[in-house]
Amino acid sequence: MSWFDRLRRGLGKTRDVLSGDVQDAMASRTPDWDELEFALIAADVGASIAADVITDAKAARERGVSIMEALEQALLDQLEPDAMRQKLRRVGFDLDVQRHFVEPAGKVIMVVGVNGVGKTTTIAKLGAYYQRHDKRVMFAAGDTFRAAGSAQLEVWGERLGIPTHAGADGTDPAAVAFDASAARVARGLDLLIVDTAGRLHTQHNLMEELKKVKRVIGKADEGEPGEVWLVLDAVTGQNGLQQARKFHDAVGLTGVIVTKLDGTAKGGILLPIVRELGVPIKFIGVGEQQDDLQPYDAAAFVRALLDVSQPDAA
Ligand SMILES: Nc1nc2c(ncn2[C@@H]2O[C@H](COP(=O)(O)OP(=O)(O)O)[C@@H](O)[C@H]2O)c(=O)[nH]1
Ligand SMILES: [Mg+2]
Repeated sequence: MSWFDRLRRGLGKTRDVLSGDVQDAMASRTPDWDELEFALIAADVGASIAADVITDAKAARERGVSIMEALEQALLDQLEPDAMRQKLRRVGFDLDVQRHFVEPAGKVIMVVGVNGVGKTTTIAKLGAYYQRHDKRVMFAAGDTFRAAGSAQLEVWGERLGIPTHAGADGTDPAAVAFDASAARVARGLDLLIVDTAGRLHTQHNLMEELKKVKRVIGKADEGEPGEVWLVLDAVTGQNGLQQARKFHDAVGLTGVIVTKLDGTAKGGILLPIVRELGVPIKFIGVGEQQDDLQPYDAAAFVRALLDVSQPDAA
């Protein structure tokens, strides 16, 4: 299955919410814009963004653009506000080969997010991804507050042949991150991906703990972490955005990974993430398989979402 087919399949639930109204709109010369707006809101795009999308699409339609293209462009403007990049991306758009590579800034990616969003499994997929792109990767199992939190990543590390630095359960996660960072420098590896706790015992403050983890990484390895990525579960929709702001305030996010898009009709959540958080989306998760973690491509995302002409592949 091509990556685009995986993406399409993963967005099936959200597309179902939109497809009836999109199809109706395409079938008529004058679409029912209100219905389309409601459909966008149902897909968790958010009321004010949905209104803007419809306003833009209407304006494009009045200039004579086809309904499909007007909608596509209006959504893309929200998902990738940088017009130049959009243009470049759209040239040579290829449904079989995903050319876009996510080059991390620096050598350490710190991954944060609440329990259960998919941090550890996403880290395993990221490890495999960067390995495939010839990077020598290392893991730090920093979720030491949860029983077996670090064992889970160690198992992945073993399977992938990625060295994993772990402390015993209950070890100070900052100590694990510090030692792992120093070890990466000593071994001269290309990339360290650091897992972190998503919840602490009540007497601890998660955000303070994460700030400390970030600080000590910088002590062991100057200028790092170059990336701090938040993993966000699409199923939580707009509620996830509140979390995202707290993490952003605490540790300064440089990227977002949205998981479990396959499990929800709320795929429209990507629009408010881009507009309200102002942090780029790096990867999206559209299933549990290795290849279901994909570099985020706004143009492909929009096409997969609106692609109502093709029946869903089994
Ligand atoms: N359907 C689906 N499940 C996912 C995706 N990403 C992660 N998961 C699942 O989410 C569950 C929790 O993942 P885990 O990595 O342990 O979360 P953590 O607590 O944040 O470390 C696991 O069962 C994963 O397989 C995704 O994109 N789609
Ligand atoms: Mg975990």
